[in-house]
Amino acid sequence: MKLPIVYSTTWSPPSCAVRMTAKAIGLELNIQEINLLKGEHLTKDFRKLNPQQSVPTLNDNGFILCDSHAIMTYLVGKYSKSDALYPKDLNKRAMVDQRLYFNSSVLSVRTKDAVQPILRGQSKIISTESKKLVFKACDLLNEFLSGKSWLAGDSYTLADISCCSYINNFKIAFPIDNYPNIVSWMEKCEEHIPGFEEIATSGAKQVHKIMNHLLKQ
Ligand SMILES: N[C@@H](CCC(=O)N[C@@H](CS)C(=O)NCC(=O)O)C(=O)O
Repeated sequence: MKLPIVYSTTWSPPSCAVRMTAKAIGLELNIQEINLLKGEHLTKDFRKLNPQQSVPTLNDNGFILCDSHAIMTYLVGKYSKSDALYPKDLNKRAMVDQRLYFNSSVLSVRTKDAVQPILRGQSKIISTESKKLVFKACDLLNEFLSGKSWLAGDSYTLADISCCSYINNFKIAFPIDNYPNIVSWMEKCEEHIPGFEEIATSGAKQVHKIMNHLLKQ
């Protein structure tokens, strides 16, 4: 059995989430860096692998899977000795799923819609409407965290790994100072989630640099 291959981009939040998940369960990955800005995901070969042409994409000994949320739950199910990150208990798992779907359908989509025009060099500003939608998602996240240390349950799970990746990468564009629950949760994520510094922080630094560069041009 070869190491699972993950096509990943250093500064991409869903790629960071998959890499932090692997780190948390002690799984070594074969990371294949894809430069999105150079369009390395737009080749015919990559399209054959993943018609959505997105990172992260997993190739686990011939089993191909795209979408970070699906990849993270798969990796834990297949490779983790413990179910702490994605509990087998139905109710606990349902809460993790709800937060993952929140990230998949609300938080990630809104941040992506807001920053993508800048990353693609199509705009130098984030529209007021896009900002409103991102901050509305932050309102919800802040409310989910009310009176809680983690998004689902008493310890960090895939829900935290998934959502913190987006908040961390895009807090330069969407400051979180007005969201006290998010601020203290992010501090906990930074302290407890394995690989946060090495994966998420360095990814965030890179995206900040890219955005600053594109905004100055
Ligand atoms: N829901 C997907 C989103 C993946 C996604 O949109 N990835 C971005 C990078 S952060 C991408 O590959 N973008 C390619 C493009 O925009 O052309 C996931 O969670 O994996």
